[in-house]
Amino acid sequence: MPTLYTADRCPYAARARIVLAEKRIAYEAVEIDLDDRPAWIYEKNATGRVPVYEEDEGLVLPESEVIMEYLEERYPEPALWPADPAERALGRLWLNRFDDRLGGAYYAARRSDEGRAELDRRLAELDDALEGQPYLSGREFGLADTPCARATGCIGRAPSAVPPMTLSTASTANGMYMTGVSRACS
Ligand SMILES: N[C@@H](CCC(=O)N[C@@H](CS)C(=O)NCC(=O)O)C(=O)O
Repeated sequence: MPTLYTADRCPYAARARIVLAEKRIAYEAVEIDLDDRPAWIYEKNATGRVPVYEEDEGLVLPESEVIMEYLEERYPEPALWPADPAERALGRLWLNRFDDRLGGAYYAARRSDEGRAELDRRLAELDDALEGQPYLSGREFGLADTPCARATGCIGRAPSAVPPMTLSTASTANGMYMTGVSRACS
């Protein structure tokens, strides 16, 4: 059985956990204390960061995007990238730029009420992106949606002091998307 070295509070590890769950892959989760990391984690990932995915046969992969892409190729069903190359490329851009487009504003808003206006502006941009399609890479929930899935708090444990992304000012398209994302990883 594969092992995922993970941390509940890590949004990158959450992306890998969502993909493992979507693909119904049984795995052992090993929680790493990020404030007191074991020395051996550096043997698996020179940066000492989580997530790290490991197979019994010896494959060891750090970096959430590398892990997700590997799982997508190794376990093609259900497909989490669309077949259309353009939709896939735009989805990859969402994954690559999530922190710039939404994640940074989301975490700033969690730290201070003053960040809420910027988050609302970014959520409006999410609305625009979802104008003609239900998910960020097209017609189905996919890898591009995994950061939003984490931000809504629908998987893993968000720090208890901090609520998940709230949608009080978000429009219908955004709300529908978030509902869909939550359903996809429930
Ligand atoms: N680019 C990495 C980022 C992973 C990352 O930043 N993990 C954080 C926890 S969320 C970590 O392990 N931080 C410990 C450190 O940087 O020393 C990925 O996508 O996997």
